[in-house]
Amino acid sequence: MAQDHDTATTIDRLSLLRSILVGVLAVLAALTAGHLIAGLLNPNASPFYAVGNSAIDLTPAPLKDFAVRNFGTNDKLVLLAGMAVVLLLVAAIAGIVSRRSPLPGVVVATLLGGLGIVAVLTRPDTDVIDVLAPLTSLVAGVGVFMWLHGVAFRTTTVDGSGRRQFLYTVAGIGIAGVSGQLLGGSVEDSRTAVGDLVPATPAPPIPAGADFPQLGTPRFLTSNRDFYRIDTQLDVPRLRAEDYVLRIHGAVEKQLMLRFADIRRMRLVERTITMTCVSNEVGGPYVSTSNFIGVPLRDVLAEAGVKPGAEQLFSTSVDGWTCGTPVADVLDRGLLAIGMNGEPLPAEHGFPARMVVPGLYGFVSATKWVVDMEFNKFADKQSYWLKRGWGRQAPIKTQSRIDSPSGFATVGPGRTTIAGVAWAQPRGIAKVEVRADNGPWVTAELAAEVSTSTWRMWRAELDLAPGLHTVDCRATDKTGYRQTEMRVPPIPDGATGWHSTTFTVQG
Ligand SMILES: Nc1nc2c(c(=O)[nH]1)N[C@H]1C(S)=C(S)[C@@H](COP(=O)(O)O)O[C@H]1N2
Ligand SMILES: [Mo]
Repeated sequence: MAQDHDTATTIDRLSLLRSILVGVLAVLAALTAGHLIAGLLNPNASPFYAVGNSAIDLTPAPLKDFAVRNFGTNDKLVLLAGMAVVLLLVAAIAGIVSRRSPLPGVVVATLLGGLGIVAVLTRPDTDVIDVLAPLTSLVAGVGVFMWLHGVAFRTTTVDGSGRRQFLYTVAGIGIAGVSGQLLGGSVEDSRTAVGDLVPATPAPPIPAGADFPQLGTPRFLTSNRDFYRIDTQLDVPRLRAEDYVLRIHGAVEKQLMLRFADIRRMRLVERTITMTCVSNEVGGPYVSTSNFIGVPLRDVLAEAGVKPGAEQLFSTSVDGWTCGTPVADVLDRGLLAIGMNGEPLPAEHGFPARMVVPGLYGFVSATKWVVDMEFNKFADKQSYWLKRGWGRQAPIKTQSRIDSPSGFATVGPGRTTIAGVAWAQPRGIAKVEVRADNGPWVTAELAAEVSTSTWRMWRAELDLAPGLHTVDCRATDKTGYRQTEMRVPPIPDGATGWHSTTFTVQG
């Protein structure tokens, strides 16, 4: 009988390197196979993301606050990278403990697969059928592990066929992963199909002189790309306009189910609104302005008929995040937004539909991917961040920020221009003052006002001697309230305190 061309030499255990490679390749195969099936069924069922999103929801609030404070919008990247490192370590260890028999590795692969299954089954944005994705991961993980283990065992030297089989495995993993990503991309097609949004009532044009970008302030309208992003989602929930249904129920005369086409058919308005995140530190970046296109919530809710006793609009997103908004604010100036700056909402800002209520921090008003609106009393249901120690009522606090000079900059000799932004939605900004080195306050020049629902840029010129200086700013809103100097942290309902910047004037 012809001998196997692998020249089978009997060995009793794998080399360290090979055992690690077997473990790591099996885990990668498991993840990408699951990602591929999730691409077909429901991108939210991709096991890696499902586990990560569950981890975010289970994270204790102080740790979460720490992550947002220290990593900001990169907190997701940090978590993803951390998960990847841990997973690779587990995979390597699974390989190492399986140098003689594949059994320990099979047990580890099964446990990891089980974790994916539990995560997908308990996610709010998945159905039971989506369990096929992590199940595929489990089968692929165990199967590839046993198969590669066998290949590695049969070929003691990395000769032709063993190496080829490893290479095929790597190529297969790559193809599965990329296909999963491509298949899951259908939200972009859905956005393209929605096309440009033309409001019946466009927002008035932004007047010239509403911003001073040449002096270092942001542009008045933030581009969709630059708009700050804050949410609890690792990946972006992928909800297509064609599949979208918004349920309105609870304390209403009539329950409603609205499809995206129903909303689009209503009278669309465009409003320039500055959104702010409660997590923003004094001087921080979580504030942006957009032309939102949508339907006033008052109009959306007219047919449902909100009952007089309702206090809270308790909204839920497709990913299960929840938010409680006072009904009075919702009916006064809330918007069910479907567009930003002429385009359908970008996926990461809530496509196909989200809430926006000027004057309230995002965590109590701005539900993205909103699919459920229930009217009730505040005592009936607690929202996501309320359960984690943040406030129930969270109107935006009067704030101002110095954008230029930036901290520790060196500016040329002569008069120094200080420029920045201030906001107090929906009250509006009446005055901004600056002072250098605890000296007298100087009133800044305000840019043209666009509306009381937006930020307002300002600038001031100071005569400063060469050397190091510290400049503070403070705003007064149109109710006459002047920003307090008292520093409080963002939790529970927004930071206060004056922003300052320290810089050097050249001689
Ligand atoms: N579904 C969902 N909606 C959400 C959030 C979230 O975590 N999930 N975060 C809220 C918070 S805290 C803010 S500040 C705004 C930010 O909206 P943006 O990412 O479009 O800027 O969205 C709000 N809507
Ligand atoms: Mo926020």
